[in-house]
Amino acid sequence: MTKKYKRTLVTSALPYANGPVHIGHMAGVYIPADIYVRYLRLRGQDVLFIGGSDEHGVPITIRAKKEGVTPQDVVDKYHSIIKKSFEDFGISFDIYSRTSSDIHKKTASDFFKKLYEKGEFEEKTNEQYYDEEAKMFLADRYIMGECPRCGNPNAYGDQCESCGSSLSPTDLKNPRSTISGSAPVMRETKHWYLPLDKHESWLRQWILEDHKEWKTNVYGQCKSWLDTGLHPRAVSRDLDWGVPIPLPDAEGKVLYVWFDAPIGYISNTIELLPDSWEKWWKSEDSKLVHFIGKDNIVFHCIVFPAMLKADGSYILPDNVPANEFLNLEGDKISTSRNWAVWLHEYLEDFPGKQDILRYVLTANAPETKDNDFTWKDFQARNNNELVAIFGNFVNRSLVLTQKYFDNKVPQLNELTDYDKETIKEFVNVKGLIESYLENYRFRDALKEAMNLARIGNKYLADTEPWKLAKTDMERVSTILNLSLQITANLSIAFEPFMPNSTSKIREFLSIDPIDWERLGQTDLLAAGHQLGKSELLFEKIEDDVIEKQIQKLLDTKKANEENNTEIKVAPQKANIQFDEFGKVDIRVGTILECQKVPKTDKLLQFLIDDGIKKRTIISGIAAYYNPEDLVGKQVCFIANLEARKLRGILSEGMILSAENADGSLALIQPIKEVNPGSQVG
Ligand code: B3M
Ligand code: ZN
Repeated sequence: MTKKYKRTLVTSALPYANGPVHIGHMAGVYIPADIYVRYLRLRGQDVLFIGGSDEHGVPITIRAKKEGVTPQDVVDKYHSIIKKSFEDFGISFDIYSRTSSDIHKKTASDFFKKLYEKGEFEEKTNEQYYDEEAKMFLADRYIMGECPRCGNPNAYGDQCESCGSSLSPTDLKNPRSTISGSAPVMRETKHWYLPLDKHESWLRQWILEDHKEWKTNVYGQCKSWLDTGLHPRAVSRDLDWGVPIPLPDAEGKVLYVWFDAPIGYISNTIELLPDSWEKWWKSEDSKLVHFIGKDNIVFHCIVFPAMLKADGSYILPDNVPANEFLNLEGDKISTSRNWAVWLHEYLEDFPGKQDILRYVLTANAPETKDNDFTWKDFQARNNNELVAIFGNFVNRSLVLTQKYFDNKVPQLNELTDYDKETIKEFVNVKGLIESYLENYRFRDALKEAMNLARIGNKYLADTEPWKLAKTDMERVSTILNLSLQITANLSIAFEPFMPNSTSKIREFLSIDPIDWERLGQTDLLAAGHQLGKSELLFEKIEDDVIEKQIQKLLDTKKANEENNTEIKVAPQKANIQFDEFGKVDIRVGTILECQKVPKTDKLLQFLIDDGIKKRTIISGIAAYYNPEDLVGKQVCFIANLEARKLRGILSEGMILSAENADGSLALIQPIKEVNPGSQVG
């Protein structure tokens, strides 16, 4: 549905204030939201960008207990760290506030009360674990016990971290309270539920019919929730940290964090605009857009809209462009394992290079699928794209103008066909960038902006004004005029993405910001205009700098392994049918020859007697065996795996090995010798 709106209200997920923010948060939520908002502002639209910290919830109370401080201490500390990181990276919130504020407590409390009075909740009493020593009901994470699946004695009430099973507290054998250590008892407690099942039919219509344009990952997740059937969800918890339930018989109960957090968007708007906030939230000509990560989809597409609808006076989101996850060097980013690139640490190591990270995280944003951040890719994008194309073009245009025209914009003389072709190539850039940005396709939009730099760079390389300077200054004048016009265009096109760099370009050109509407034009700078002082726009990042970052991660990995005394077992995969198993042809073979694959650390090349012929198989096991020790041994291998080339060698199958929790490998061998070619099954 494309609707005409008068203003746009943009929210970005409120990060939990129990840790700093990392590149995953930025790539998933804050950079795309900021690009979108900056773009709308450039187009002169009325836009409001709301952010803030999510300061309630059990993880914060657990962290406080661990550190021996109050939950308020925890959120005070992280709220300021997070807020500063966002400022440092130019995330241009109109307000960044917090859910422990009085305004928020009042707004959330009133919101609950209105729904309560309208009869929008169901009240239910059920039994829950209670710690008689600590005199409190226990959240799932406060209960530990033996996992019914794998026997891990330290499984949590919601999940076993050894086998990955999700659990409920009553599944645990011998449960114990992590607060007092005592065995909890069952006790009755009352809670308020939002009956999502009663909202199902309008939600189906609103999402599945009226919002088919939502991103497929978002639409798909909503559809699967709706198809599975919605159930009432408790909006209260027995906890002493949160917004108290504003009812007389609700002592010791607070709003569930996922009930109060999205109301934080509203409270923060009220804090910023106490007199005019309602037009943003309650007027049909306001467009509401939530930027979030994929783990928050159900709350923003189903639960929060149901809350807003239950109230009855609010608009619903027009879009929820959720991103997938960004991994780091192949592994899931994890706060508890410190597997992350933290923004504040990045800035210590790369001062002033915010825009580089903004660029890389946008170019590689997990828009449609999970993506991987690697330091090598970061370096390559900086050196091969920003330095070699964008920076190189801008710097050459400026330096040549300085050299030949006294740092003044030279005259535009007669255009050649090639000039005209070049100009034609970027007249569409404005429309393309706009349409990508309006459809939340930030990677493509950035690619278009970069394409403009590519066009410029190619133009200079092809026309070679430094060679013409001896013979045809008139031509050089035109070439440099056009190059500077392209440079000025770059200062517009990159403004939503890399605001520090565009402001630098404007300094070099000695100009004020140019209206977005003029993007694509070639008369942005008047002949004779005096340019400013320039320097390199981007700098090459050397190998040793990147090695240092990689080493830092390796150290983290090592420390994690050393701390990790619990044995981790991978969760069991989904069941398969017998005939699916039967498709895999596993056999025993005898190793005839074995050697290291040259110039690799990991790979061994095996020659195997498979009973019929000799076959070559490459296996990534070099770190764990000496090749000479393996000759004559028997191993199991998959015989019918499609052959593929590794390092130029055709590998005909796969040798089976078992993987320990630390990633080390052991080959699988029959317990007594069998004929080569014997089938395993
Ligand atoms: N704090 C979860 C998260 O940071 C949660 C988002 C709230 S948005 C209202 O992923
Ligand atoms: Zn388990």
